[in-house]
Amino acid sequence: MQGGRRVFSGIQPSGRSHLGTYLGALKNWVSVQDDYDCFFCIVDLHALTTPQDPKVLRANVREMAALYVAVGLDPERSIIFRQSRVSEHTELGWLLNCVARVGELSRMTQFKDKAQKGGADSASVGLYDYPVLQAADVLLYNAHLVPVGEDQRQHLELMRTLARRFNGLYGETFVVPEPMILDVGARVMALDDPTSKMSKSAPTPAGYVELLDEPDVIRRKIRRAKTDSGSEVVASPEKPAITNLLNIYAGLTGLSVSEIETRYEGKRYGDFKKDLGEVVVETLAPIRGRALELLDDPRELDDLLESGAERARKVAHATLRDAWTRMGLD
Ligand code: AQP
Repeated sequence: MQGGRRVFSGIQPSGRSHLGTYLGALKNWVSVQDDYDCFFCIVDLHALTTPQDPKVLRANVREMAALYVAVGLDPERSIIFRQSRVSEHTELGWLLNCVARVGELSRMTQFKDKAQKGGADSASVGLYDYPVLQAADVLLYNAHLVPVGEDQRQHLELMRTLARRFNGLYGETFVVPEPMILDVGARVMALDDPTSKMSKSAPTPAGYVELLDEPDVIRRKIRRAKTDSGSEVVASPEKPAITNLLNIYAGLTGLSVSEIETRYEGKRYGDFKKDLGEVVVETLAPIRGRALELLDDPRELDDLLESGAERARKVAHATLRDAWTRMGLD
């Protein structure tokens, strides 16, 4: 840790990570780890906002830790840890609950969408309230930058509001964080429905490529991805499916969408999808290989998370104490 500018981000171990998580979050995390002091969290408390099987959750946490390292995060340089192991997150979450307003949380579109799927009355209070815990996650580390996908923009705005309000009420305490949302890859859509976000809670696995999918499964999913009418490989609002596939290609190769369109002039969807399948496999196969190796030694992954939590706790505790003092709890 350099004592420099900080980054915080996290992923819920509520299922298996997918290409959307990779392009919207993980890939960008790797790109910032040389320039910032980074905190990368497995936000297991957020996962509890929807029902989880304890055994599966346990396995998902380890899998996520393996993936963090396998994509290129370095546990020496970056602090990799589990949210539930640093109790300061829930403690600051409570303080911020008393600063956040019901009207603000009621406007969160992710809550409305998820609650609608399962029935609003049976949605957990945690699901409603978790954007406040998320604000605590980031503010505890006084993070300057939060690399996330587009779907998190509204939650980021809320955490900025809470930081400003707290600072206004009690004096300068928290850094007001900035979102880092890149143009390419910020919103990867489902392969079988380009109007919905690629999501691990999607009704069928055909909609997403898991980071741990076997190469042939990846090729098949891309081959079967929905396409639009017509046959030209060009991005346009009338072609949401092919536009999504072009964005995935661009996000993984670093080429611009127009460069890819030029490359596929006169070719058909089938040719493009075949090549895209290979591009995805080229990126994900080495990640899968490394992750599986790491998963062979669960104890080492647990140790890595524990030592990350120890380092995180020191920073988190100092911020929490400061917040306590400012609120008169010292
Ligand atoms: N489709 C996506 N495109 C770009 N970025 C995405 N992210 C998720 N899906 C996409 C980004 O990945 C990070 C981790 O997300 P998360 O798992 O903590 O929560 P989520 O956004 O709710 O992800 P899912 O897959 O949609 O999970 P479920 O189905 O459980 O809700 C975030 O930075 C997110 O922006």
